[in-house]
Amino acid sequence: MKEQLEAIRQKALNELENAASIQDIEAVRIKFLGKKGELTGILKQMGKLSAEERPVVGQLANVIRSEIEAKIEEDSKSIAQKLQAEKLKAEKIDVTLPGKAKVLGSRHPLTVVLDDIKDIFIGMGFDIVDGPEVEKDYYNFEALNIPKDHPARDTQDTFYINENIVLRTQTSPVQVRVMEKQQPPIRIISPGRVFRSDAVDATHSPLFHQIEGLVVDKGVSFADLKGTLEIFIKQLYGEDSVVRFRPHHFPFTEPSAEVDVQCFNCHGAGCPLCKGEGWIEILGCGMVHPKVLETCNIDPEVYSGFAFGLGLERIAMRRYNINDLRLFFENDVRFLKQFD
Ligand code: 2NM
Repeated sequence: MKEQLEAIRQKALNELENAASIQDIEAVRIKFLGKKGELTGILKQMGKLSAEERPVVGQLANVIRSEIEAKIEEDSKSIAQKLQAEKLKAEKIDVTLPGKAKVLGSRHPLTVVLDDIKDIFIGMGFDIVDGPEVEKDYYNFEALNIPKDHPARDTQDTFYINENIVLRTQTSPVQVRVMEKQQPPIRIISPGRVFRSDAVDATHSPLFHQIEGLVVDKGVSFADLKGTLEIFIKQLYGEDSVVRFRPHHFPFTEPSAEVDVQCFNCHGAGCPLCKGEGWIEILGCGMVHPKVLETCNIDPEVYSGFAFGLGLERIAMRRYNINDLRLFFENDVRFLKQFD
């Protein structure tokens, strides 16, 4: 048995000598020291030995086991060290290399103007509300007192999904939805995308952006409309802006008006910016038609309100001297990075 043990020692140490990886070493450990290993096999046969031989062989077996274990330990360590060294070499990082600069984007010019306008109305206590872009004919037209034969309803001007569903042509349906749900006081603006069946050119796009506003409460008058919109325009264009109200017609307001600001370029003399007019049209507005209030279950005998609407693209085009609407939607980075 002693000879067998000696042979195992030689074989095991030999095989460890040739082991090139952690896996090789583990295979040797299992082969000799494992539950079914060769050394374990010998120990299981110890019962056959005489009482004198047993301790001698047992001790030798333990010495050999310790020796193999020590060699395994030693080889594992050196292989692990070798692997670590290789890894460190392969993954070496040169911390002195220049860093990669993060390229920060910028806000879209329409977003810049929208954020400014939102800030002004938030400052006056308005809430910002949005709603569906695919809208019922009822909310887009019917509830707004836009009659069946009104040109805006023509399929030439409006995108119809079916007979009752359209792409909203204005954001007023959002306000109808608010009035339907909520009794006054109401003070909201509703910015968003609107859609009209127009061919694309420098001044037309089937998609553009609107901001509409609505105030409904007891005792709201045309004076409140004038005061609020004048404050808005002065905050947007400067305290010295000159504002003018012109009579107009909208089906959903009565009376209605359009609001101009005196050209900030020529101060009314007439120039290319205002196309010789001396005035620049900013928005449309009016006192909410009693029929519209009634349709939304707001009693026009108790409450009154004013509303207004403006186009975002036109404001941004004038502010940044942009001459082609298409630039807003092409998303050419050379254009976009010029703003804010
Ligand atoms: C405009 C001009 C005038 C308007 C009316 C309403 C509502 F829902 F209250 F009836 N919302 N927006 C309105 C009034 C919009 O855009 C040029």
